[in-house]
Amino acid sequence: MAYNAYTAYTAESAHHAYTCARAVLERNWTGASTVPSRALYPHQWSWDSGFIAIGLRHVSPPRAQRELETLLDAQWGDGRIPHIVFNPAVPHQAYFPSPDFWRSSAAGARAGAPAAVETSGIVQPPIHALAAWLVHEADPAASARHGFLARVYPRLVAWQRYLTERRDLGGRGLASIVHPWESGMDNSPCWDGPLARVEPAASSSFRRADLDHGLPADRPTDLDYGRYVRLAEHYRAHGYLDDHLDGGPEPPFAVEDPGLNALLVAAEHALAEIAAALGEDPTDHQVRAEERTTALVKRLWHPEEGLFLAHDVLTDEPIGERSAAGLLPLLLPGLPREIAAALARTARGPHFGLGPTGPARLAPSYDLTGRAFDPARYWRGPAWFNVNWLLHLGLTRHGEHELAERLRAAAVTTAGATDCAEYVDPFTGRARGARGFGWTAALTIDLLAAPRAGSAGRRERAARAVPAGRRSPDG
Ligand code: 2M8
Repeated sequence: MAYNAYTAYTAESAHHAYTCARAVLERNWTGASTVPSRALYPHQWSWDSGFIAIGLRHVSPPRAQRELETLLDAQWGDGRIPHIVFNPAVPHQAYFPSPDFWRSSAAGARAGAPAAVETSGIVQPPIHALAAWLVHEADPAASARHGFLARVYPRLVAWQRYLTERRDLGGRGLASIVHPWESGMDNSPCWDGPLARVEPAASSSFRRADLDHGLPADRPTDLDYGRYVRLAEHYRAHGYLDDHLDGGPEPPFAVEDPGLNALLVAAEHALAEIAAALGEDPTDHQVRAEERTTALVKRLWHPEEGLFLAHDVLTDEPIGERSAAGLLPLLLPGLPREIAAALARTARGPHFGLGPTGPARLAPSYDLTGRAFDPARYWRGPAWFNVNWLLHLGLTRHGEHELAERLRAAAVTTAGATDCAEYVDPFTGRARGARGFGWTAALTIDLLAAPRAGSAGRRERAARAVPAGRRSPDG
C-alpha cells in the first residue's frame, strides 16, 4: 500500500503524538513565549509563534495570548513585526545572525525599532491575525473578559498596513519580500534565480551557528548563507527603510511570494472577524480581502501550471519553480472554484505526489520532479508540518475532505513517530533537522482537535481529541 493511502490514525498513535507534542510545548516554553527549538533556534520567531499559539490555545488560551503579545511587544513603529525577537539571556554565539549583526535598536531607529528589545530587521509571513482569531475562538468569553482582541487588533492592523503599503514594491497590490528568510522557506529553489544576482559575503566574514546543531546535508549551503548575509547587511545599511518608491535605493532582492500573499489575504479575513467581534464595521477588511484575492489571481496564477508562481519584481518575470507556497492560496475562501479545484489536482499530481497512489506521504516543500529537488535539504523538498497544516485548512475550506483527512492522519502519525521533527523526508517520513520542534508540536495538537469533515462542531471534537484534564489550570 502506498504511504499516503488513506489511513486514519489509531487512538494509540493519537495519544502518543499528543503526549509527545505536549512535552515539547512545555520544554520549549520560556515563560513568555516558545522557542522553535532549544538548540537550533533559541529565540522567538515570528511565524513560529503564530503557529505555536494556534496549538497552545487547546492547552492554555492565556498562554497562547501571551505568546502572541510577547511578539507584538517587539513591533516596530512602522508596523513591522520582526522575524526574530532576541532573548538577551542567550549568548550571542548560540545563533547567527545574532543581535550584534542586526543592531536593530540603533540601525532601525528611523524605522521605529524598539529601544528596549533587540530584534532582526526583516519579517516573516503574517499568520498572526489568523492565530489571534483562533486563539480568541478557543475561549471567547475569557478572551473578551481580558480584552485580548481589543489589545491586539490595532497592532495587527498596523502590521497589515506595513505589508500592504510599505512592501508593495512592485506597485501591483501584492507584498514583496526583500530577503529569502522573509518567505519562511529560506532556501527554496524559487530564490535561486534572484539570489544568483547577489554577490555573496565572504564565508570567512561570519560564523554559522546552525551547523553546531544540524547536519550540513539538511541545511542551506555556505554560498546561500553568504548571500543571506549580504542582503541583510544591505538592508541594515539603509536603516531597514522600505523607501525605494520614494527615491531610496532599490533592494537587491524583491519577490512576490504566493505563500506570504495568501497569508496576507487570510489575515485580512481574520481582521474582519476580529473587527466584527469588537463591534466595529468589518466592511473595509472584507473589501480589501476581495481586492487582494483578485490581485493574487491576476498577478501570480498560472493556469497552465495549475499553480501560483512567485514573481521577481526586479526583472518583472515569473519564477518558473513549483513550490508548495504556490498551493497556499487554497486558504482563501474567495478563491474562484475552478482555481481551487485545479490546485487540488496539482497537489495530487506528479509534482506534489499526494494522490491515492502517489509517492508522497506529506506535501513536499518543492516539486518532486524539479531540477533542484532534494528530500533532505531544508526547504528544497522535505515536508514541513506548518505547510501541511495550512494545506489541510485550505483543502477543508474548499471541500477537498478526503485529501485533507489524509494529510491530517499522516501529519499526526509522523509527528508522533519523529519526536516532533522540524521537517521530514516527504516519501518516508524520516526525521530531518531539529527534534522537539515547536510548531510541529503545536500544530499536531491542533490537528488532533480539528473537526473532521461532516462531523459535529469544533468544540465537541476538540473535547474528544484533547483528553479531559489535559488543559493547564490557567487555561
Ligand atoms: C528557519 O529560518 C531561520 C532564519 O529565520 C534559520 O534557518 O536560522 C526557517 O525554517 C523559518 O521558516 C523558521 O521560522 C525558523 C525558525 O523555526 O527557522
